Amino acid sequence: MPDQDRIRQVAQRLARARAVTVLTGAGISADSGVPTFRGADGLWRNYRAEDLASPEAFERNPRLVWEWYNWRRELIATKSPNPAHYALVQLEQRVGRFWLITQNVDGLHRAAGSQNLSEIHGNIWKVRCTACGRVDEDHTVPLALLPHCPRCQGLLRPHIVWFGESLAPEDLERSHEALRSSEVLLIIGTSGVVYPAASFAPIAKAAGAFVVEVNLDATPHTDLVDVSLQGRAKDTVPKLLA
Ligand code: BV8
Ligand code: ZN
Repeated sequence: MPDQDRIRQVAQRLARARAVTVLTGAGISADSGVPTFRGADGLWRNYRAEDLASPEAFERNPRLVWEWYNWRRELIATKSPNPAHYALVQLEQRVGRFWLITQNVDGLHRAAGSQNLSEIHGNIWKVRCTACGRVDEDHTVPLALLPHCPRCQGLLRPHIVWFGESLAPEDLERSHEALRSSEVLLIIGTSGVVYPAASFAPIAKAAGAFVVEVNLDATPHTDLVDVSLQGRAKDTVPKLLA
């Protein structure tokens, strides 16, 4: 079936759905100029995200990890949501029960106006004290290379879920609740390799959802989904609301 017909098929499903869940990854922000993790531009000084986004890396060299996050904060501070982010805000306003699960830490969904949102890997604009646990929003760019807590002087870390760290229980519960009760799951711009987010598509499928993927390439989800739309998020997602 040509792409236009499949896009129309998905748009009709979304138009009559009473409950929709969306899962996004770095691909939705690529069109805003934010580098993805595993694409050609996915490296920073030849480090991979898995090398730097871990408690071990932070323990071993907090300065290097903060350099990476400061580089990303400076870059993301200049980026804006794109038509795909805004189309999801529109979808949220149209659908009775809507939940957006994002793996992205760039804050662009919030900036676009998404409300029913779980940032399951955290947010790059939040910092957490490693001593007293206090979490604050901090948009200072760049942060002091080793930032300290205004309350107890403890070392601050990004309030982000690193590899080997568990997601917040309430984020997991809310995500599973949405995945089990949605008529449609829309997966946009994720390579589907990072768990537990990579298990969300099978969970929704098993619960009877109609699952749609928007990506430039095939992913581990592609064989499982009902419709796979190949294209850029900023071009394809707005068409699903037409
Ligand atoms: C956990 C914060 C329990 C960092 C991130 C072996 C097997 C299975 C699992 C594991 C294993 N070994 C370890 C694990 C667990 C591990 C994991 O899954 N590892 C993977 C690498 C195998 N997971 C964890 O550790 C998680 N925690 O499991 O807790 C536990 C507890 C203790 C001990 C063990 C387990 C925590 C995972 C969270 C890690 N933190 N982010 C930061 O951002 O600074 S993950 C990181 O990857 C980002 O958050 C990112 O969002 C996420 C996923 O990447 P994507 O978003 O998919 O981005 P990617 O670049 O990969 O792909 C982009 C896609 O977009 C591509 O498909 C591309 O084609 C597409 N695209 C590009 N441009 C466009 C586009 N699509 C459309 N339009 C475009 N224009
Ligand atoms: Zn503190």
